[in-house]
Amino acid sequence: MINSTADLKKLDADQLVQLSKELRQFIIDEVSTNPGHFGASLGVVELTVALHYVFNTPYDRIVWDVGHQAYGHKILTGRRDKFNTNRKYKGLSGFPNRFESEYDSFGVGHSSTSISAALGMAVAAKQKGETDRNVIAVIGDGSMTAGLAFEGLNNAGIENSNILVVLNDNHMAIDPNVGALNEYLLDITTSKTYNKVKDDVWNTLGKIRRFGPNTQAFIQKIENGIKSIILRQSNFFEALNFRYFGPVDGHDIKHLSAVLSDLKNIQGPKLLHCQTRKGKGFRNAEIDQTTWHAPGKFDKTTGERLKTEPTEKQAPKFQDVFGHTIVELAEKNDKIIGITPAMPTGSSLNIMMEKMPNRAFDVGIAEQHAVTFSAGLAADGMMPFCNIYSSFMQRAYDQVIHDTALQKLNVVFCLDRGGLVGEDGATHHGAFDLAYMRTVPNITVSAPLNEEELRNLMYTAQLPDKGTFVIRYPRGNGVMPEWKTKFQEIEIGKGRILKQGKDIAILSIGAIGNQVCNLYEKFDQNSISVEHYDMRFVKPIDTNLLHKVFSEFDKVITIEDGSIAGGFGSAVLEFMSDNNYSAQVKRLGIPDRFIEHGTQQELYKECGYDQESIYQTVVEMLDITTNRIKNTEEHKVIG
Ligand SMILES: Cc1ncc(C[n+]2csc(CCOP(=O)(O)OP(=O)(O)O)c2C)c(N)n1
Repeated sequence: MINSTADLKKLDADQLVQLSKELRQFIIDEVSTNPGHFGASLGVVELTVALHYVFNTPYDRIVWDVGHQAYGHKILTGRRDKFNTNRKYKGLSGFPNRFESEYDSFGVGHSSTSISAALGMAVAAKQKGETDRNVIAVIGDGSMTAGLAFEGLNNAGIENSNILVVLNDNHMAIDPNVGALNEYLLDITTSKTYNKVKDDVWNTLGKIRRFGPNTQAFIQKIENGIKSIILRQSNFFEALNFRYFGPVDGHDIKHLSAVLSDLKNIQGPKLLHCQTRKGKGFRNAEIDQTTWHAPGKFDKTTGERLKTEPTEKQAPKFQDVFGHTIVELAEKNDKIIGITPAMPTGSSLNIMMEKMPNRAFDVGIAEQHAVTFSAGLAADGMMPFCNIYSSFMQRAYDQVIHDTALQKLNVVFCLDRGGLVGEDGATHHGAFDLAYMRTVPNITVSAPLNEEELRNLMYTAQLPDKGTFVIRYPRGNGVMPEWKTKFQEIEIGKGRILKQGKDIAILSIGAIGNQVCNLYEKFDQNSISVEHYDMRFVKPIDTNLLHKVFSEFDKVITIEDGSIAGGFGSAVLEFMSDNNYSAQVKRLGIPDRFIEHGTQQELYKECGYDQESIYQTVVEMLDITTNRIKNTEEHKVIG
């Protein structure tokens, strides 16, 4: 019955229980056939219902952190009927998106932004005199581990703005949450002293509603008493000037709604510590929370995941090649350390964490810290491999420049999910790395074509004194079922020829070059003579190779799974201009706009570098020249 939040508000408290049940089932039904994030949304069903029930959204702002848990929010705010298009090409985004709905107060996908954004909104409300507006940030305990979240808390604590932070504590990130804060949150819920204080506060708070207009004065009284003396000293959030409430059971919808209603009347920064279970209401998702973070399709009655069984000959995922190779290298080189900011499973560093627990670190959702931590390790002689998804590395740009490259430190940055990632969409595409990395001095920027190249680049990078070394590879599978190749050093800055030809030269960087390899036969069948180079390095770029290409060809195509602006193709153009060559150069890659979600193939096509588009580009470039010749001949005749 719920088509809008107005419908929701017509329900009485008992019906909220039923609604939560139905919403949970709706999410299970939908995600089982149209895959996406799962456990996180199930965990916040009651919280989602309660927030929209109690607050006056969209006038009141709910700011979701990461946004992978916002399916219930989408379904309750007018997108139920479109929800079957979630994450599909041209369909709903898998994350809150300001262009999609007025209820999505802030676009998101990367973690830990909610407190800062909510504070901005709360201050804006104050500036505009909209003093009745509530702003609520909903942030998970995993996302709370990032520096950005702490920066937001720190600032909010002195702004005295009307902001409520709901800390959704399930002790999980994608993998189990890590760090001292996680332990503190566990402590808070089990400590006897703490709970005694908490109970006193709650007992008093329970009376608040009876005080009506005198609520503020009453709160003051609490603060002057037990709360300020004991809580302030023992509670981390209180120490930052937040009023801390909780922990509450985030699945008890009636209590949760009552508490949120109470909190609505309390001015200033507040934090509600809400305990939930990730995957709540779906047995397997509650048990194996990491797998069910985003499980793919599944049978909703048996709870079995519907995996397409890999054929024996299937090539591995690039991330797994990384995971096994780092272990192999680390067995021989005892300086090697593995680092991931909260993505052990996603990056496959979990393979090393299992085999060498003392040499592999999950540092929390903290990309900046991961980079500087790696730089510190390198400064004192270790050989860190810091694995970060390309789009999350955007966070740590200064740490790459200032803490690593400037000091010529030997750190290997393995950037997973480089290029278009597919269904996660605009927030997650690794579009910019080649462009932003190649401007940094003292840095090597490489991208392997296949598994063997990835292994050899990893091997090369850990040899002595190779400096700051970026290895960037895409989401998904490679092309070599037999991938356990013998290590070979690769000469830094050296590309290689894959196919000889005479009509046109194609220069590709990274695994997207396989699209060109797959076209060889078609080129041959159509008597198109293509020369193909796998450049391997964007920096240093292979200038010998480029001299050869521009001396021999007047038609060149560059292909990269990355932004055209400033990327690999730009590097080739710079070389051409700096060396006074002239050629017709067509750059294929991600155009200068944000690309939304869809399958990788759909998006390659949209951007014009899927196999077919590459072929067409070659044909057109050759045709253009043929036409030109024809035109000139016609001119001659007419002349
Ligand atoms: C900057 C950044 N790094 C990493 C991720 C990948 N990521 C998505 S969800 C998630 C875990 C979030 O944990 P938490 O906030 O506790 O939410 P939960 O899934 O437990 O509900 C991570 C690490 C991200 N979205 N953004």
